Amino acid sequence: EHKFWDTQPVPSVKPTSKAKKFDAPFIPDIPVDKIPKEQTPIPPEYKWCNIDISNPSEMHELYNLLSNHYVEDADEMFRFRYSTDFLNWALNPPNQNPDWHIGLRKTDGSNVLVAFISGLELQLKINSVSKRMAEINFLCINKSLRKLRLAPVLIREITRRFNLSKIYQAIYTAGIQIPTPISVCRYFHRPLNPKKLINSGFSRLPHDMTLAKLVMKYRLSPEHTPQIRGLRLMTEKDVPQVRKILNKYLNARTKVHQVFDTDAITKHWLLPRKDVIFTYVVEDVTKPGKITDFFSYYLLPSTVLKKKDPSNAKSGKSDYSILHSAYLFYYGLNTEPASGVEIEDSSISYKELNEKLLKERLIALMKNCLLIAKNENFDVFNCVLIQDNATFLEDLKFGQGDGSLNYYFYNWNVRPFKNNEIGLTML
Ligand code: EN5
Repeated sequence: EHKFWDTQPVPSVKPTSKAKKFDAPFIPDIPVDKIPKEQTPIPPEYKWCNIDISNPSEMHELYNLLSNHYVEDADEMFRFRYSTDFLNWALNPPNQNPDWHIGLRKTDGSNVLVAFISGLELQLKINSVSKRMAEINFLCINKSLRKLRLAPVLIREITRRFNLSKIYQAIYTAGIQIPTPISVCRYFHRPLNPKKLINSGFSRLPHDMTLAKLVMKYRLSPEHTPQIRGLRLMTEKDVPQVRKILNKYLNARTKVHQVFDTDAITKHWLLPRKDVIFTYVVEDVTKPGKITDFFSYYLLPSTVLKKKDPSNAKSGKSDYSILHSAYLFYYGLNTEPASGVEIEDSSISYKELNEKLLKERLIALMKNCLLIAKNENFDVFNCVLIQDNATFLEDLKFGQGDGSLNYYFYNWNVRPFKNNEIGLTML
């Protein structure tokens, strides 16, 4: 039963008799004079507010709301703990509108922030359509106010505000299933600090293994993974080249992806920021200044809510109350047809050869990525099964997690997508 979603322009669970057109909206654009001028009605105990991201104390309130009430795994053992620096980055790309950082506060005089929802505007390419859409994220309601059905109110209000800017479609993700995902993508995890993962309950020691054996299994040392020559942190000078590689890669390999339409947007999302976003490029050693590949990941810590065994909680001097997790963000490599490569085995086509080369190069890149994340003291490296991630998961010893990320469109009818056709990474 989906009392709210059944009223919304999304695919319904029960198949409808009327055949809908694909790659088109469910409902037509709403003329400005038909959009409510007033904010969506809410119970008198609450009032609407905007969260001013340039105000550190409001950002701290948001940090507290999310740290105490946002997404957890199915067993309530871990909860996302986005930092204020991270939120400043995630909520503030070029062309961001302050009306799209929406909060609910108590009217009892305490003024406490009890709920939040955010959106940003992006150019999205879906199959052959390129459209400006909203990306909705960080919908969060204080745990004590669940069941009051405030989420539909927040969703209606942000929809209204985007409609006022002539944006009628949105993309969003959730760990839960609602009507109706365009793709369901599993999470994968690559342990970097297996001991801490086991002691915090993030992973389990297989029955046929000792901790020492497990540590050996996941060991990453430079001798085993020779550094790619020319690998270095991305700098501002690299922005135009990274943008080109990324757009080309996403366009060639995926069917749902952001179009990085300006250098400013590319710079915002990919230029390294301390303890937030980490981006590395490969500079061609024979052609100084020329970038051939890049990869990036972000830091999203999780609070450890309950430990498997309290006696493990303070083993040694390490802090086991927060998990330092890296999440794979964007990567790109040249997808140009390999030139000057001899095909020894004439039974394989150029297409297959290129797939093979791409796979080998991506594995090498991601190996180096894991090594860097390990050196930067991350506990685990995570990714969602999208893009070309399937090509390296097994070789690099990722294991499937118990969670998945579901992708959704609001007011846009599409056929479901395969995992590797998804090219949008959400924070
Ligand atoms: C915002 N737009 O479930 C929406 N995480 O697998 C965000 N599991 O970390 C929605 N339960 O499997 C986010 N360890 C949806 C995700 C919500 C969070 C979530 C899962 C993803 C997760 C961990 C911990 C499970 C703890 C018990 C997990 C196993 C790792 C193991 C490593 C060794 C090889 C096998 C797998």
